[in-house]
Amino acid sequence: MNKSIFGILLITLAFSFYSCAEKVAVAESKVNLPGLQCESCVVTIKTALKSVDGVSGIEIDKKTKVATVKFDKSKTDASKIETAIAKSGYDANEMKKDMTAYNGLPDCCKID
Ligand SMILES: [Cu+2]
Repeated sequence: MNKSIFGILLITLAFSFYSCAEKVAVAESKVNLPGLQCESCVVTIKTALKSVDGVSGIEIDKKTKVATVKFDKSKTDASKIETAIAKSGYDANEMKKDMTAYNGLPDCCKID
């Protein structure tokens, strides 16, 4: 391959990576929360998510028991988000709740 063409290709590639990264910096993750019972659960989970660096938006639907979390991909990821929820006492997708945190929840928030 001609060296100058190769150089142009490299630059084009670098630029397209750059613009891609700009667009997808904010990602969205859906988390199933089978243990979600009441408004108090919503508050507990929101508090846990707010402590995760990079989380920029949290919506929790009590009917569907799904949390929609917006986050900065360069700072956090879906598994860190699930871990934060699990540590607050709730199952998050496939991640099992922390039993110590769960036992400390108000009675109305316990499911078993
Ligand atoms: Cu509750």
